[in-house]
Amino acid sequence: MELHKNFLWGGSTAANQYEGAYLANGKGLSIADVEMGSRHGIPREIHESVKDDKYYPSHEGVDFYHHYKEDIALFAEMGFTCFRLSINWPRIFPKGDEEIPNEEGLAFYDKVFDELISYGIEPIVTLSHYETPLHLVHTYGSWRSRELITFFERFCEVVFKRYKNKVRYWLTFNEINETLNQKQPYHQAGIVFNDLQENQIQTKFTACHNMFVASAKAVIKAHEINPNCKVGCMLQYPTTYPATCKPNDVFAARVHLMPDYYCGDVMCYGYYSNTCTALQKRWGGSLQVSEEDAKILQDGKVDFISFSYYFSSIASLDKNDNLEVKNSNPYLERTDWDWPIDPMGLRIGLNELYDRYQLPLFIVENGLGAIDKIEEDGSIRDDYRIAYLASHIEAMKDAITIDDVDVMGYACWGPIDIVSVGTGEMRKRYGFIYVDKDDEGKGTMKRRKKKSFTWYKKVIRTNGVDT
Ligand code: BGP
Repeated sequence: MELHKNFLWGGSTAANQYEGAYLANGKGLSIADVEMGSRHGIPREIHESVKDDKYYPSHEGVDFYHHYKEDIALFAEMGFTCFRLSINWPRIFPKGDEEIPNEEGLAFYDKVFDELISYGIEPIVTLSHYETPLHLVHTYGSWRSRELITFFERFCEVVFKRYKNKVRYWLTFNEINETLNQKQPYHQAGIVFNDLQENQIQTKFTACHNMFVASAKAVIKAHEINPNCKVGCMLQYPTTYPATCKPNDVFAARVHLMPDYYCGDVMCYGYYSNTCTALQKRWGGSLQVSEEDAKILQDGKVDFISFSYYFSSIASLDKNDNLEVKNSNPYLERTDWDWPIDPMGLRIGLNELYDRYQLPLFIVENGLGAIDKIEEDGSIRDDYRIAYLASHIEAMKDAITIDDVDVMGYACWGPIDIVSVGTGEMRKRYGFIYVDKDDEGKGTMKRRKKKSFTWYKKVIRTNGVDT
């Protein structure tokens, strides 16, 4: 059995890690623009002011803003049929709460989408990938506030109308479930916890609810403006195994997935399921959903599920019912960043998500972050990256052809080297295309094809047959 002929192949990026030009042509600051990199031993964290540019990786990214033609030509050469990017929200609404959008920001994405379309590449557009306008963070407390729903709705309406003839696939919030999982969910929800008195659990549930309503309103609006478009949610899927066959550990694996299903359930079923209320109880939070919101959630269910998958985890419960999650699965090799390499985990994740939701799935992130070496002859022989991707593509094919899971496409993370979100470094590279820039921000930004470039081209040409 083969993959269907319209299967989408490509790669994924995010504006804050790729575009650079952080203040160009009227763009405002996003929360990512005040997030320092972790180089020089300084932990990656949010600072209130932008003092020293070189510590802020999003300011320059790898300058897609000025290299988009060259980069898209390289993606086209590999045969991409889709390319995922995010619209940098403060490029369109510099502060986030103004009424009139920034025309120059809109014009930039017109050029990018036109370029993609000229090669027959379908843009897959994330509406919010860690780029909440900083002004909304400072003035409203970000997604703690319902007011953000209105601002996000306005942003969505503007871009849906503007690009309705160019973009068919939209994703609402990148890895929305990480709002619940992260200690400081500033990437996902623009929230930094400074006040020790704040009930963080309650804030996370409230922020998620506001984002769910915003996501549902975006789905409704997008369908109204273009009935042919498809809007998906975006989850990080952490396939989880019990650490042992002890029944408590088996239950622990389920418990670990609860925050992920919490978000998936609301956006796919359109209501708070028993898993959601069970998690609220488990964490000691609560939520009152108004009739009006309940209707919006029901009317704004997503059309498909996009997700990221990098590695699996193992879970156990201790005597006091506390969850312990580790990445020390003895059966798996690890990456340079200690992430377990587990292609079967992808097949399992695809099965679990499809069984639960019966919606088409789109793998929009998967890949190997590694340190690449340039050989004397200038080549980069990234066989480790090819091995990682080939094994995951094979696992995906098994899920499709053997397990009958409906998968729309595969867009691996960072088809060109971009800044790492976790560390702010350049040396954690995912790309088929190398970019000459180091952790100090030095380099020519010159693009260079790696060995994996030719390999991925062959995979796409054969629609995944030849990996
Ligand atoms: C995901 C994010 C991406 C991306 C990826 C890899 O969580 O959606 O933005 O960066 O992780 O992570 P890292 O860059 O830390 O290797």
